[in-house]
Amino acid sequence: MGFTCGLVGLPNVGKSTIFNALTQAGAESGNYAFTTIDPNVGVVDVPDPRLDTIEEFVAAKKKVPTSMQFVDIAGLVKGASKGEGLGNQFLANIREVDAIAHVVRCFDDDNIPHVMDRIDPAEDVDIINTELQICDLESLEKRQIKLAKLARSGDKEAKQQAAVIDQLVATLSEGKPARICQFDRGDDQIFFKSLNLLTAKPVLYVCNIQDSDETEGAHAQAIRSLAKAEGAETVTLVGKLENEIMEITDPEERKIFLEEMGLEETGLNRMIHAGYQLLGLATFFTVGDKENRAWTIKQNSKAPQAAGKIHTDFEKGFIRAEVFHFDDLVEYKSEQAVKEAGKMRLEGKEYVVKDGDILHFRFNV
Ligand SMILES: Nc1nc2c(ncn2[C@@H]2O[C@H](COP(=O)(O)OP(=O)(O)OP(=O)(O)O)[C@@H](O)[C@H]2O)c(=O)[nH]1
Ligand SMILES: [Mg+2]
Repeated sequence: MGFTCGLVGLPNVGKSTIFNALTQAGAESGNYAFTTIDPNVGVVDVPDPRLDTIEEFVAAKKKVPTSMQFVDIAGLVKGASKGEGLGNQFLANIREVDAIAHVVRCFDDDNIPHVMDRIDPAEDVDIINTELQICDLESLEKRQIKLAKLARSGDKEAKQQAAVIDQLVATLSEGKPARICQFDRGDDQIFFKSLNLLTAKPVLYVCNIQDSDETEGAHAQAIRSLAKAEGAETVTLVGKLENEIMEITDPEERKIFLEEMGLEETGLNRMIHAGYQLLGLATFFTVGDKENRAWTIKQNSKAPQAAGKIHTDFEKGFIRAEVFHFDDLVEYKSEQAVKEAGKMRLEGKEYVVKDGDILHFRFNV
């Protein structure tokens, strides 16, 4: 399945609460630090109103949304990179994910203890980011020593890689994340990726705020501006409320509840969409007969790769794809009309699939 977003943050900030709202998995959440030890993994449907629209124009027995994975990881504390609070184990859990949703406590509640006994979201973020940086620095410094030896003996590749490491070490030593480093050479980019650094993973800040009226309260604002400086996105939500919303199983009732709260979309949906973007994903659709279905690919994937999502045989035996866009369907209101308007194209192996494309594959088995 692959695309995984990890919930990361200090203990007791609401990670499991948000995870439960996302997945209805009923993971343990408690009013004390380190409630979570082993990561909780859950698959989450990606809400996509386009599937409802498609249903109006193309009949099918059912509709199937696409999904992504969230992992609820144990809280990190200061000193995690030195093993504090099982830090090494938890950092290893973070290494497994493709992107990080950094959950920050922006709510005041005297009943919920904070591990540092104060509410200071920007400082909280700094503690976590520092631990990730130290962890990366330590692994890079080990590599640096080995590579320096090889480079001195004249190994060209080692020399090049040592230069990459040096740049990363310099950046991290300034307290900055590895993800801001740019490398021009393809080989350097591949090497950088292979290091799988924690601070190279894309980050989204999730502010767990007091209540929905406080969208831009001072705490959330502090995080928003810090995120902006890093080029990262911020989502604000009320973890506790999101859970209550998700407990309403009837979609109509839920809608009424949201309207009463003055909310257009749940914070959770905004978070899922932001996570999906963060992972660099795009959605294409297959329609008709059995199901109207959304599928996930990496942005800029080509048609055969998209076909491979449905079945490996589709990729191996790929001949062509019939392609039109969701917007064409909305404009012409039926597949037949799209065809008659000349908007249905035949594309080959090199076609780069766009978000919102509707595809029919032709293949040989
Ligand atoms: N007031 C308030 N309390 C919340 C909110 N979200 C979570 N909590 C409470 O905060 C406590 C900790 O929540 P968890 O979801 O277990 O926190 P966690 O980050 O998973 O904690 P660890 O697993 O220990 O790292 C629980 O008592 C929650 O009910 C919120 O939005 N507002
Ligand atoms: Mg937890």
